[in-house]
Amino acid sequence: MKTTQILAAIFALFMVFSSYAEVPNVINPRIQAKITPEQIRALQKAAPMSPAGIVVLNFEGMGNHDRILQFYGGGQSELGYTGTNYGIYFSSIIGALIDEDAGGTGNFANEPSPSTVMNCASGILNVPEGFMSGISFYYCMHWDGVVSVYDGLNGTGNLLTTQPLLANSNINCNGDPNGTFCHWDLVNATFSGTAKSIALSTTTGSGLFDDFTFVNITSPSKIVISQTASSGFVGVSHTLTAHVTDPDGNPSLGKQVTFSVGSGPNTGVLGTAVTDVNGNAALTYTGTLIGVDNLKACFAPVSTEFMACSNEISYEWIQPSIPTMSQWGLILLAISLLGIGTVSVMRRKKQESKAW
Ligand SMILES: [Ca+2]
Ligand SMILES: [Ca+2]
Ligand SMILES: [Ca+2]
Repeated sequence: MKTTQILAAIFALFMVFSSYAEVPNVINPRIQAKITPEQIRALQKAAPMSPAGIVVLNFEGMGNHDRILQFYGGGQSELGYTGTNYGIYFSSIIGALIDEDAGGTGNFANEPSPSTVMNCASGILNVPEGFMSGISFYYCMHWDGVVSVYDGLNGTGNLLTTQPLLANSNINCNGDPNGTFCHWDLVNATFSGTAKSIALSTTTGSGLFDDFTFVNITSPSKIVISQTASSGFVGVSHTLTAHVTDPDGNPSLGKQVTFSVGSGPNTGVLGTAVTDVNGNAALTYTGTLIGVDNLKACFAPVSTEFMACSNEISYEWIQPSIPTMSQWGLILLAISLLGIGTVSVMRRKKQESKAW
């Protein structure tokens, strides 16, 4: 190979590597997350509350590189964090990311609400019970993207509105102190009718989003599970009650509730029951093994794909008490004393009758 060809090859390789080096990533691959669960909960606590009548998702309170999942839908994020239940379900490729300056690995700065944002290449937010009027959010992207709102779940049905999201990630800005993705723009998308899903996508890479705001969202239907005792003997039945309310907070009639044990000796689905006029559904079951069952109840407000689940309660199955060896000793002693006492009384009576 000629020297010129070698130089050309080296130059080509250099161009390839330098182009890779120029591509900013929303995650800083050179650092490790060091934020603790306590610090994450502190971020959640410090975040401002949503104004009355408006729902603002600030994404604080989730882990670094955590899937959001049902954090805002009465469930948990992938790493087990919980937020307020707004009845919003995130597709599994949408995550939460914490700023590297706050102990996460996020390569961003100047986020509207410190220090956690939402990130995804493409993803869907589903709101099965619907939202109206409009949404707004801040975004930060290195490549162009688009947001679309539909009246069906999972980006189906009629397109109610769509807006381009133009690349903006580093327009006239600096880190805080670190973060390449440092410029945020506000998007307002208004529409008529009732929407059920929002689709977000970028042409390349991941986009960042924060302070996702719903101005008119339906309150989610809710389910609460309860019991009258938290422990009982194996072999004796135990009754669970689920109470279901509609978006207005009134009892929901005729909803099928599934009771299940997430972990414990009776892990699995226990059965189903339908709510009565008071919104209550009851299920009775009997444990045969000792241990603690962690129980919850779920139902489908709109679609079985998006189940609303209750709080979790636990019930301990215990063995009926059997006297221990020392207790058996006391019992035998008592029987012996009773026997001796009886014999001595009888003897005395015999002697008295003789003396008489
Ligand atoms: Ca930063
Ligand atoms: Ca920051
Ligand atoms: Ca935030």
